[in-house]
Amino acid sequence: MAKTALITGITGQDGAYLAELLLSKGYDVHGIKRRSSSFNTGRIDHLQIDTHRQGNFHLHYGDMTDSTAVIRTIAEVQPDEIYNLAAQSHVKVSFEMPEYTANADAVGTLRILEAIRLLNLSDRTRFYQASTSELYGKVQEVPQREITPFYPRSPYAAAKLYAYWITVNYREGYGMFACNGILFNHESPIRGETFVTRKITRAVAAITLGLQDRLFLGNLDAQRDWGHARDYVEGMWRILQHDTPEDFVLATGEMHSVREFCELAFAEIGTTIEWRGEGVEEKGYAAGTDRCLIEIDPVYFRPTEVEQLLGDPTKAREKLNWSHETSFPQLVREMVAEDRRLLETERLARRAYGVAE
Ligand code: NDP
Ligand code: GDR
Repeated sequence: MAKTALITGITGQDGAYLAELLLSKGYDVHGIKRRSSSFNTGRIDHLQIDTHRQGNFHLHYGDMTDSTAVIRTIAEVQPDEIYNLAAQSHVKVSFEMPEYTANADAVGTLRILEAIRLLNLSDRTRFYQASTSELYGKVQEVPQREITPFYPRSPYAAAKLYAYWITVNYREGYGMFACNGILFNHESPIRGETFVTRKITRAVAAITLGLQDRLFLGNLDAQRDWGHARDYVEGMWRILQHDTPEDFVLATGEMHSVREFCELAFAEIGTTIEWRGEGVEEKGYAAGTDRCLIEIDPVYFRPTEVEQLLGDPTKAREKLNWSHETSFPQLVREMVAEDRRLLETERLARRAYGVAE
């Protein structure tokens, strides 16, 4: 019989890739989506259309801050696997909404674990928690692995720290198959537009089409271990198929700066970036010209920054046979190409409807 999965955060980047993966494996897929005054299912609409006839893709309204909705959905769905991907996932925003972030990201995780316990599903339902490299924050060891001590540096990371430990606690206390995937940054053409990678690739596409003249960024020196979301959802699934419930780091083992990401993205449109100036006055120019393309705006600085993250995915490779497939240059290329295609299509549509650009 087909397995049943419940995905919270199904309308997000990872939710969309994971739903696609599980449907391809024959799962009956259920997702929790939030009520919104505008459409918020853009990333999964194709799945709703594709699965219309088979009836194996279902959406339920709910919110991580609403216990009754969480319990009711789990009771109805009786899932074999729950992937808890829902979160206020923006680190900078978490400084402005710390209480909401804690409610959705920390207590929200507890709500699901308690629902599994109260509904007597502990022996049946496997639970995946979307933990994060942000837990390492001010890093205590390079590269970071499963046993590296945590040092969260934002309300988001502090909330995710609670979620991490409550997951471990329910595994040890109640024998649940509950696991943390400690995932390093992963991106894609459907990455949220306010995360730095997508912000850059959208700007590159807009600049090349003459729709934007420059890009404003924060800390150019931050370094991250960036992979492709498609590879990472495969890792999530493998974590729940493993014989024993364990926590795993998923990462590429390679680190690049925001500055390097910019250089590679602009290279995709044939532009070499030349950096001039120092500190917040530093700017990126099209090489050999006075055309400024990148400027720093301190509004994007964070009260406490995570300067560097680099993961060690050895455990996942050895125990799950998982490793990333998409290289860093491939990731940047795919994102720039897709943003160019999207903006070009949008521009053609605007022209067709007679809307001014
Ligand atoms: P997104 O921000 O793209 O998606 C977040 C999802 O959570 C969206 O579906 C969003 O709904 C939903 N959501 C937010 N708040 C609530 C709430 N209160 N109740 C119900 N749903 C809610 O994140 P990603 O897909 O990138 O990440 C998935 C998970 O993995 C997150 O938990 C994130 O913190 C974590 N993570 C992500 C990493 C990454 O690099 N992408 C790395 C490590 C961990 P809506 O569409 O309506 O906004
Ligand atoms: P991060 O991702 O905080 O690592 O969290 P983000 O892309 O927001 O920032 C990465 C680094 O880039 C620097 N930066 C900027 N960031 C944004 N968003 N906008 C800018 O203009 C900008 N300029 C420089 C940041 O300061 C930071 O150092 C992501 C999220 O997906 C989390 O949910 C997840 O847990 C972690 O990755 C792993």
